[in-house]
Amino acid sequence: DCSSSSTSFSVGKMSQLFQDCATSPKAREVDMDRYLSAWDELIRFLNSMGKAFTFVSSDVVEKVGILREFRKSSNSEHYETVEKMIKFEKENNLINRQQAPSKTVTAYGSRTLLRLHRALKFLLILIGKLAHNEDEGKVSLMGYNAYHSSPMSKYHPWIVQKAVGLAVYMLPDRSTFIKKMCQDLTEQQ
Ligand code: 1PZ
Repeated sequence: DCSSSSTSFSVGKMSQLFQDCATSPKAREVDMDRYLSAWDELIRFLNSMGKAFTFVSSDVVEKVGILREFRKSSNSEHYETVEKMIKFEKENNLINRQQAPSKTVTAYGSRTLLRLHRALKFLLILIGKLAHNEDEGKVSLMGYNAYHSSPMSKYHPWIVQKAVGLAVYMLPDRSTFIKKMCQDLTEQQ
């Protein structure tokens, strides 16, 4: 029905949103609102993966929420693009702290975006593996290897790494995964 299709994941939409993040070739910056919209689309996909991935999607929802809060704050113009945010947080000495003195400091934009961006690298590696049918065609192995070769795994505590090691077994087989991901494209054929 219409209501569910309007909220279901679209790889075409996600891809377009990520492409649209690039501002004018002259400015060469990454537009924050568009970047977060692209992540909203990715959250839809994560939500369709089932309960085993709730620990992943809830973390992403939180991080996207943190960055959206900055866009709504009195500093919002400093968060229009990734480049402006980093400049602003650097100038205000909000990043590169040795340790976070308080909970709110851990919520600064640059560190939040860095975590989302490391995760995108994981997604890129995973899609490459799916496309080339690597790792003996086993999606669990693709997920596991993509995770461990992505820049995010080494920053995760042992317990998160273990949880990911279990979650990858809940991934569907390759053709189901690809169908799920490319639903909006295959429907047109
Ligand atoms: C659908 C395939 C999923 C396979 C498993 C991929 C697992 C990725 C790792 C998930 C970890 C989630 C638990 C939360 C971890 C957080 O501690 C960290 C660091 O944040 P901090 O604690 O410092 O605030 N969060 C992250 O590193 C962000 C993780 C985002 C993962 C998004 C994956 C999106 C990929 C979609 C795949 C289809």
